[in-house]
Amino acid sequence: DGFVHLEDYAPPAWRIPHAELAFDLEREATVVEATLRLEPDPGQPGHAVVLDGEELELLDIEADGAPLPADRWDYDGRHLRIDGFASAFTLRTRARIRPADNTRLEGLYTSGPLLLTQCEAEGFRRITFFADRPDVMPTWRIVLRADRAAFPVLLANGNPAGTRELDGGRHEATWENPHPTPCYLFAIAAGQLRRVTHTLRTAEGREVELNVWAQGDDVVRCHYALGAVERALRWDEQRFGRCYDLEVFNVVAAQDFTMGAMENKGLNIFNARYILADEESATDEDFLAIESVVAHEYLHNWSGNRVTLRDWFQLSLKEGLTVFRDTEFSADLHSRALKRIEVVRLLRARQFAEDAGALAHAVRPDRYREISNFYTLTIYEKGAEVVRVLQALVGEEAFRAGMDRYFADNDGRAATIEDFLAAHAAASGSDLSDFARWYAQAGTPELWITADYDEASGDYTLQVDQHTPPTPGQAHKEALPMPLRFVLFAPDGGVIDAAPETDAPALPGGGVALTQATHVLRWRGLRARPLPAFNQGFAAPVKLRFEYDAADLAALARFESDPFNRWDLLQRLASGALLHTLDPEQATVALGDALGALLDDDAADPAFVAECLALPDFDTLAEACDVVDVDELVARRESLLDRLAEEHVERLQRRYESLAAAAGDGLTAPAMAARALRNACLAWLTRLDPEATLAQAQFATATTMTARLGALRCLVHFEAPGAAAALAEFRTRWAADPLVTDKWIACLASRPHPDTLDDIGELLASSWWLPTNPNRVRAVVGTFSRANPLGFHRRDGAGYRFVAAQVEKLDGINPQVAARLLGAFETWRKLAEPLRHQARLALASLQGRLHSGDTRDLLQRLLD
Ligand code: B3K
Ligand code: ZN
Repeated sequence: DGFVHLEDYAPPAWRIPHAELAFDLEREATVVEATLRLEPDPGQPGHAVVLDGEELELLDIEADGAPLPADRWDYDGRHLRIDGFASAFTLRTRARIRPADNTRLEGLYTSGPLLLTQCEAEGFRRITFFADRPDVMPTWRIVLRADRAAFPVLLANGNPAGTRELDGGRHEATWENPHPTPCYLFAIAAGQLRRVTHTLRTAEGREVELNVWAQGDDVVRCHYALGAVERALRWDEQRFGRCYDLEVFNVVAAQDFTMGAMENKGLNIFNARYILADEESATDEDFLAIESVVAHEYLHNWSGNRVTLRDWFQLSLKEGLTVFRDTEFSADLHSRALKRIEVVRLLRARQFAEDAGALAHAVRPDRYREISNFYTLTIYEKGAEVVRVLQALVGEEAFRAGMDRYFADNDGRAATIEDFLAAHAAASGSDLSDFARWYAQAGTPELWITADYDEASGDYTLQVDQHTPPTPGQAHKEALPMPLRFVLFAPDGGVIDAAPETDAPALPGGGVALTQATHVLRWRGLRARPLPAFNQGFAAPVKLRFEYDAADLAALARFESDPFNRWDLLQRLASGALLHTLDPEQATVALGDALGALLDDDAADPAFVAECLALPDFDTLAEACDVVDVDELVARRESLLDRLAEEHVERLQRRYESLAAAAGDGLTAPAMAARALRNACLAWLTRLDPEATLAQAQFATATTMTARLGALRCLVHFEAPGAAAALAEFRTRWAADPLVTDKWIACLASRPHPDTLDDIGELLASSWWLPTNPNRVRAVVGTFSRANPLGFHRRDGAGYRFVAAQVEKLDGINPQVAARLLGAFETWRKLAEPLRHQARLALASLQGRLHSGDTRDLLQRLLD
């Protein structure tokens, strides 16, 4: 059926304890010589050797130093099969590959003048013949030979092990990676790279050279990323007791890169957008994203590399865990509440939608056709939330002990989620067998909570019912163990301290553990009906259902001192007003009052106030609807924004002005916070001012990209008279910088108007369109389909047809990028007519026209 199934896992019949690769690097044709030590698994004798290999031109094949006769091997373009060996031997192959023709950017490819690799998940088979699976983990010796002038820098995994000059202007560099490492973590980078560098000593006393490499003048924009590497390294030492384990840690910035970045052992390769930054060209958001992605990849050195995966079904074992670790890193270094807000926004807008749509899958899926389609919000973000739930259930101390145990027991191994849970069960003494359901069960759990107050006795009960809706292929769901945090407020806002009577076990950090589908919590003799609040800090990734009215939520927002919880309550108020789950007028008034009070509160963190001004976005609102009427939803949101802006115009002006000085240059938290709130105020004020005078002035005088782009967005999105001039100026000034060019393009592609499709048509006919560059494709098509509801969901279906046509074209260039774009259709079945019909037509038009496994898999799942 084309699926790989989790239950079919079998360990490799042949192991590869050591691999030596020699590359003769050239852009057009590179020759790869692989010398592999192959050893049969004594437990599974009698298997032929089967190696993966794709688009390889096999030149030579030898075993133990002698040519292998033609009747002993067969290569069908996908697998190299070798027969007749029963004991260990050494295989040597030579194959030719064509980097310059590799538009898929998987395997060895060119990016401008550079030669780079991307192997995860299954790209190594496009470099040489190998057992391309994560549970085959050799140590490595890698020799790179190339023309010295074109490729002065030659990098690979591990430690440098010598260089030498060769004839004909060529040179050679050797690298040794002593750690058992699967081939998906293999990497090389070659070319005219320059670096920023810093040497430090790890807590274990190892001297390590940290380098961040980029092309030409870009190197001056690598300092921030270098600092982030050091911060991540120190944080992992302090927080998890994990030290770095090689002599060098290299990071390379690439303009052409399909994903965000890649954690190759000792040689991380990054999309340039997550490395290059200075205040002129990068926004504050960019800086924070760079720091968190740099940390994410660095932290993989333990969660992913030292302990790797048995098979790709375990993907979240490294990705969910590493997202958990990188969000903790960001929370420790900056504001924990703001980081939590960012994560919860992403979950609600995107992961919940994924979990409820056609592509829903468990954190550990049990089958896949194409693993590249499983680098998802569910594997990453929900996977991280599941780790957070585990930490809440066992307590922070036991969790840390469990992590130590996990790393100790599995170092150098290819592990499973069972290994992870076993380490935590042992360290905490808890039974985690029910907890494992979090990994197997798709869908977002719902907690339905009902309250009953008996006036006579003062008894108050809360009944908590857990329910997870069915998802494709999973009709029946079981209850998941999770924390339930709650607070009862008395009518005067005082906290009622009494613990409830309940069969749900108490938790180390407060609240109870829900272990069954239903629990009851009972308080006796309360003087008045209390007002409950739940799921503080979003401790469980669930949808909470409780009958509040607008006044309840407004009161809770006043009682609540924790910023995350206050933000969450205001989001609920706004959603209720927009989705009419609350009385819209009451909710709007209450929200207006709360925002007014926040804008008046000069003691509140301006970054937090800015988060509260950012109402739930279209995706979040749509996710909460059973049927999505796009135009109606957008119109309601716009009119709420208009009304709130009008109500608070003076407050907005005052905050905008009063923060001017604080918002100057510099990456300090107060300056970034001031810029965030100023941009939020500017957006609200611009909607009231057709001439957009403030935005024009901010654009003209901006000294940071944050201020400049904030103003440009206002001008373009509100179609101010100055928009065209500002766009033209911005475009010219940054024409040579692809990353900044992506910013004005994304700004254009997200203009909330059905006509935006015409602008995009012009863009695609211009020299700005670079279909081989993933960042550019995302800036144009990704932004349009994911951040422009009025454009993408045009009533005539033109937005859908445009995206479908691009998917077809890009499928022949970079299938992973094409497949990603198809994801914009994941909730098409919820669209109100005529959109649902139009979406179906656009998808159906692709049937039989897609060629890659990536896009065909997604299309089929979308239409099934
Ligand atoms: N592990 C890589 C993602 C690779 C994606 C391959 N299609 C980046 C990361 O999550 O750190
Ligand atoms: Zn990762």
